[in-house]
Amino acid sequence: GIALSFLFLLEIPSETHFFENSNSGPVYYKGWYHLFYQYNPDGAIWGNKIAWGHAASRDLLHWRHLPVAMSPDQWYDMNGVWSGSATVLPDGRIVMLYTGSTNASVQVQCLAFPSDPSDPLLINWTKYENNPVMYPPPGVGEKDFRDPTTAWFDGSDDTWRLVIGSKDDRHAGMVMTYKTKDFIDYELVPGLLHRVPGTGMWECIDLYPVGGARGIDMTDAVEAAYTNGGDDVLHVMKESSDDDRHDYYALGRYDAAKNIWTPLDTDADVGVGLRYDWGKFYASKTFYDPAKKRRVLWGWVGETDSERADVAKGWASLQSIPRTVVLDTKTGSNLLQWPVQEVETLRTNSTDLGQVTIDHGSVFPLSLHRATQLDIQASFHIDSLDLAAANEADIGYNCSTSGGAAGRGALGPFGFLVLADARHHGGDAERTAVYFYVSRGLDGGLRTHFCHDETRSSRAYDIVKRVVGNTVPVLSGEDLSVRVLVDHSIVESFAMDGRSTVTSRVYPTEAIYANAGVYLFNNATGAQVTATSLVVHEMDSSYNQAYMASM
Ligand code: DQQ
Repeated sequence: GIALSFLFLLEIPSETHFFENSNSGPVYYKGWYHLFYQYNPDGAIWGNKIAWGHAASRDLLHWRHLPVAMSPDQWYDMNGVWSGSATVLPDGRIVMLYTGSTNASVQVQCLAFPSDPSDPLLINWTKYENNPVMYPPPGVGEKDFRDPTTAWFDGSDDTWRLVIGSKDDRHAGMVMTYKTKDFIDYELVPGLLHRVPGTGMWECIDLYPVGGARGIDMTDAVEAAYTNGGDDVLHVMKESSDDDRHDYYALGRYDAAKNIWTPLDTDADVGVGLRYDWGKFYASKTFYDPAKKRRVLWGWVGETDSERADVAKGWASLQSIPRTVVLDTKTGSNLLQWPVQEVETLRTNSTDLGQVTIDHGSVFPLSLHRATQLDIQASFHIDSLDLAAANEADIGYNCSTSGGAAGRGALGPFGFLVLADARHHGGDAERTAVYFYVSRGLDGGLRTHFCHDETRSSRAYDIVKRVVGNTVPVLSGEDLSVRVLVDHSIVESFAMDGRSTVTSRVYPTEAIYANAGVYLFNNATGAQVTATSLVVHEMDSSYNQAYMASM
């Protein structure tokens, strides 16, 4: 078995392998969701023989591992079958584009098709005989040209368009657009779709429309824009920054006729503003799910332990839980990410803890049956008198440079300790803190931070442990809400309905199985915090169907 483990995972390491999502071609086809991913058959580390691993699912939860879809076996992909994207044509056929790293390590784009379109599992793939179909254009580095997006149809000249990320010789990240009628011959559209100085190589570009609370297909959005101006639609541009290995997005407007994407807010441009996730989350991609008319986002969650540990355990990397992504119409300035509704079918025992008041400086254990696989939903309220008391001491608060869950301020930190040692409570007991911290901004207004403190998550020492997070928008009258998904070695949190998300890999050595617990804590010096609602669901494993006899 391979360790493509979704949330509520069973890890079944029987082979050594490494996987990087770099999300190749997620697509829905004949009732199955498909994920292709960067897979090293030779070991649990990165390598130069990267192939496309493949898994399929009917519900985005229970996955069936399938044979490797494509291996590096041609001169044009001899150094790796890298990231790519699927496009579903109007007649239902799938066109797959991917980056090949050639025998000379030049990045080229290649074409492939399902060998048997009647096979819903899409097991066998045929590479186009005249690959590659795109070479780096003049002026673009031969190692800076990768990760073609899903194509969309543009009716103004009846071409399919797609974009590819790169960087220029001044270290600006940039996006180029190509058009094609047949997916064989491509023409570079003049100009750049977008460029941001200082951001380096842009990997795994994504470009997609968002409106209100529903998903939108890119072809439909482009068509609507030509007919009615498309003013109700914004386009998200996302890039994975090779420089710092974070996924950045921005909301903007896509002008297909001019081949220009413009951010709504130039201060929050792509690569310098918002991130999808403030923890460990990279090389993500979305796809439009025609079955549920939603846009689904997921990302590669790598390891934060050592390569040596990965080799010893025989696998590396997880796939995040799939998230629906919509525009936050309340703020108008960010996305909302939320676990796909299917996740709720894994809920078993649910405990409604109602209202709990947590005094400042206190910790409160939740009595649960098992605390290794949980879906926690909570809202917190701070008394307005306490809010008014927040003082200037906290100006400039920042999750990463703060004292984490142990640092104390007037209005925080407070929240949960998960995967926390249920038997020992000393200062060095294992726990991962998921918390809010309210501070004052330079303008005197309140600012809410949402953070994970990983520094006490494990007693093991070969692990990168940080405090991560950022500010999250809170509108007046809103309580502070959070949903936390816990699964053995991963914690994925969604604050304020998904305005901000944080993912942590954690490696508890003692807070495991029956020794894992959950606590509410309030480490503020002054404020009393009330959990106005608190429901904890224990969750089933999303076992791998390849191991079920019935399959
Ligand atoms: N890694 C891939 C690239 C992508 C990057 C190679 C993302 O295609 O740009 O496996 O981590």
